[in-house]
Amino acid sequence: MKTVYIALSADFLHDGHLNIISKARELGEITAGVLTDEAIVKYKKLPLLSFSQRKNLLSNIAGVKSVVAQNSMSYSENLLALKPDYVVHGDDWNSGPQSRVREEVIELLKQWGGELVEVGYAHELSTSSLTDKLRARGATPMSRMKSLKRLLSAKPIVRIMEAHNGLTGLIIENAKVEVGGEVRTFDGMWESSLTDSTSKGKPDTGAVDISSRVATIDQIMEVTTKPMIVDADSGGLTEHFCFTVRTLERQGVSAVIIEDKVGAKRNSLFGDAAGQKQDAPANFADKISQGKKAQISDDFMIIARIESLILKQGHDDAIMRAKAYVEAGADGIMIHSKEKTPDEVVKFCKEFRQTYPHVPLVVVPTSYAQISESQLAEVGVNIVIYANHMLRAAFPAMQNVAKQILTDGRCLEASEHCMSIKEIITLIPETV
Ligand code: SPV
Ligand code: MG
Repeated sequence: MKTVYIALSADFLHDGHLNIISKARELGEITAGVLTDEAIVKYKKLPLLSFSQRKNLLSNIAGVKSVVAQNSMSYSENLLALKPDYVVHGDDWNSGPQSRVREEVIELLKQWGGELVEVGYAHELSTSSLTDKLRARGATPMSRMKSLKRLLSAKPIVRIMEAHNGLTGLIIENAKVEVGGEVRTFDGMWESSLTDSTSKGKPDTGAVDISSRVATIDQIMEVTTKPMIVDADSGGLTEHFCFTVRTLERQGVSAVIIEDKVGAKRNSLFGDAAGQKQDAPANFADKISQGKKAQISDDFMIIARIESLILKQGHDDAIMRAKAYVEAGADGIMIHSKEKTPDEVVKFCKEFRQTYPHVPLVVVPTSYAQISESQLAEVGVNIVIYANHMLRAAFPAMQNVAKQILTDGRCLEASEHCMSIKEIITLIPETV
């Protein structure tokens, strides 16, 4: 009996997949490789079904003799182990990021005289477009909430971008580039106090109250499916924070980050000049543990944000607080800094990782922007938040166009700096 290898995500199966499976069945005994979440997120969104659900689905297909994990886009690990007579794949991987994988498969098979067999793929049924439709239905509060934890275990670093309204949410939902054969997208959204307030023409002092923040969160949730992390300032009074936890859980938010400050709220990037005060470690630890007790679901995360470096209290104070907050039940730590170099953050991350190898670490590299995602991942960072870039990009563009129209007394010249009318009226589809 000849042996055949196929690899699938198996998030769901359509005609195209069944063509592949039935061709493989004709050729011999099938071993199916199920792509792990880690492998899939390198080129498309997290699948709807978990790895074990997908594995189970394939195990129950007639002709599939065994199911193994495929840990990367590359087939090499499994092909070298199995040395199959055939690999069967759809004929849809000649271009794009998968073309290199195809070439590698052909080269590997040559080593033992194996053959690549390509079968007609149901082109009208694109898995990605079907998944997008399903995902929109599947973006119920609970499934969206869980997706941040799944991403944390599937990716070396989770990439989060600031959103302050439905439109910025849509940009984050859809932005996609291909770099070196890898498809890069944002993994989720940061509902920032700074940009939510600024976009409403208000200062970042808590002047935009929680009801207004909740309305913005809802507006973003309505048109997106990716997980959201909410910036809840200090969380307010502990008794109020407990209500906020429940509200955010109900909305399907994945994580809330609260900062260890008390008194009049000022944005951290003002530093210690703005009269900001840090909370006593025991008080803040208590706020975290009360919040954790108030939480209903297992998947919601409360992340403690440490302001010791912002307020010049030093490395040791930051480490002491991190330990106190983790012991109080924090699901992760955000270390903030407004230095121009990443040195103090890197030092913190390395030391924190010695005591807590697995507690998620979050950073916001606004001022020390030169550090790359891979460098952050190397020192143990799990989530990078680009906290204000959508708004900082939009404001100067809008202001320049406003001034241009004033200067010219007409809008002809300014139009060159604007998207076309055709684009703006068709940007948002009329049906869901
Ligand atoms: C925000 O985006 O509102 C933040 C991050 O809290 S920072 O502005 O850097 O304080
Ligand atoms: Mg904030």
